[in-house]
Amino acid sequence: MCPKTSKTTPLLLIGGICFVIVLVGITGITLINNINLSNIIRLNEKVASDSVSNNENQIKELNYVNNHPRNVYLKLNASSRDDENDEQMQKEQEQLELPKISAVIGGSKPKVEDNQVKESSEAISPSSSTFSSHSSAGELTSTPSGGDAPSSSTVSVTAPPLPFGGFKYNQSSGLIDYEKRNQVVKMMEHAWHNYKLYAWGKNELRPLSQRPHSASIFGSYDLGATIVDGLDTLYIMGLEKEYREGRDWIERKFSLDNISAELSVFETNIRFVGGMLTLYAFTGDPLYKEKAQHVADKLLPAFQTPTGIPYALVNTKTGVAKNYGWASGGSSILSEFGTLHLEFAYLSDITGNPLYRERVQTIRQVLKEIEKPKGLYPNFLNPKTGKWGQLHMSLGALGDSYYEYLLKAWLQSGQTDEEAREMFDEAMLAILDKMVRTSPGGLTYVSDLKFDRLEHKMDHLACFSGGLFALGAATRQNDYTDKYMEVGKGITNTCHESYIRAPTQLGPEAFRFSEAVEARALRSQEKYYILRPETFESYFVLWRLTHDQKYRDWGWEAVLALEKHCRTAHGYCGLRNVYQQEPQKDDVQQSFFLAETLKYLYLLFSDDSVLPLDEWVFNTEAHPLPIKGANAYYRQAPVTLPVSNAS
Ligand code: DMJ
Repeated sequence: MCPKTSKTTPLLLIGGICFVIVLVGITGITLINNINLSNIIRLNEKVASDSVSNNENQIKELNYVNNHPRNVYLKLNASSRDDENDEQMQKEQEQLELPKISAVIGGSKPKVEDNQVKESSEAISPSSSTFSSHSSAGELTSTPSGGDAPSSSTVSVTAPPLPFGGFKYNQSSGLIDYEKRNQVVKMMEHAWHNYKLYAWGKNELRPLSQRPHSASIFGSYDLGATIVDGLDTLYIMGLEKEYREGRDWIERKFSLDNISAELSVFETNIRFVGGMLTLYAFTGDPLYKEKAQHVADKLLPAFQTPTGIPYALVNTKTGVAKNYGWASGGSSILSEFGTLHLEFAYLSDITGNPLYRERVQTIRQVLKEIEKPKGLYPNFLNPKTGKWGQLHMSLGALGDSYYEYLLKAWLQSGQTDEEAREMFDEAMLAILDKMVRTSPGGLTYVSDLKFDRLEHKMDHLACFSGGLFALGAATRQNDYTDKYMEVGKGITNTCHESYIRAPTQLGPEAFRFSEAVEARALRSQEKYYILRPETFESYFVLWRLTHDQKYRDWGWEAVLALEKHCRTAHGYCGLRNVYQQEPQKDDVQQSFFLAETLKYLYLLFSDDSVLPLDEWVFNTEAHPLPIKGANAYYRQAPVTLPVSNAS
């Protein structure tokens, strides 16, 4: 307060000073208020802009959600509770060839591995779950009613709602890492746009040369391998314009007629048949079913062998088939002829033609009945004699996806193909016993075995097996469950180690274990990285099954490394030596980079409801196929007899 005085002048002076002080005070407060206000306004603007970008994300997500096949399915379930929507539902079902869902029933609690997952899984309400195909508590019946159109089949289910072998993991929608996922989408756009610019319709792109890669496994024929392989990834990412370009190309250009290409039965199956089947499951567009069948029919001559074990190569014009000259005395290769089952079985179901399933069932029988040395499958089998070639065993090159398809055939069948699961468990137990080892430094690895000698070497290709063991654990509770999960996590950790022990933070093609080195390539021909997906595949599966943040962190490290070392102005290349600071690039953008690598990375940062593992099973090229009885997009057709049996 102002001091009192008796004299006028000083009084006036003091009054003036007081006035000035008050004025300054008021101005100051106003100023401070204004500053605060502008801060608040700015803050509000930021909140608003954040929420706009969140909204944008949400809108993008919603569009995605609405377009996503599974969510169309959920939408259909929701509308089935609303009589007014029945007509609309009917129309949508007809358009999509969806089976009608006649029952979704609640049920038992999941068994889970750790507390984190346990809590979240217990929060799942039966209504958010899909239905099971387990026959323990009920039967799944899929009965074509009327038998005229595929859309007329009815699925009726009396089973618990937790289909994933009793395991159900968190399906919360709060687990999307938008920023990281958007980065992966941008990578896909970059890869696709440059392929489109410089190699459209050809198989792959050479990013440095800015021209097609004509020495790819599909040669210089215009088969559009990158289009067919990458299209479902575009679909999943919601890149609609690019998806339409690809679909249009397939409709107008894709054909194996009138070309005389010698194609790999395995590669053509996993990429072309697999890709088309996924697109058919996603969309119900008959174009893809026709094309899948067209390609598979071109492969059929390769199965004309005394055992039914197909040859590796087939000429699309002449039908002449043969094996690779280098493959152990004219043998077929386990990972090749053993990786047809998912696609051929599903093709039979959507076409109603049992022939394709019969072909792979024959392969299964040969492998089931043949004597297996120490319970293991050698990589080579002679298709004429039915005898094993060299006794080399591997969960990497030449063996890998055979084991994958045993587990996945069981999953695809809605866990009814018990034979496949038994063969899987028998094989994996032998592998655990004879080929899985722990390094002196405590790293779990799966070694190749040559005759009776362990090589203490693991291929990058074998890194998928971290996810495979974990998936085996998560889908059946038995004596091996814990071991499978432990080994699955251990192998995934080792593959991560092989990445972070390289200056590029990208893993080599093969790595070794000895007293001197661990998880490191020694030979120059093992040091390259060709944009392979297997390690990220295991990060994705382990993330889905455990929600351990480290898998996402590891995936993000990989994204940064890919951006730093593999990205070029015109697409992505592999590296010739991951141990160099500035490695030379190989000038090839592999089609599986779009089909697998980017898809698994995208899914790693997505919510679990995107292609849930209890509804979809990924073929070895990461093309998701629907699980029978658990997924309305299975689109089963009524069975038709092949012409030869019809009369
Ligand atoms: C892919 O074509 C498939 O994943 C196959 O099973 C193995 N090799 C490549 C990717 O590395």
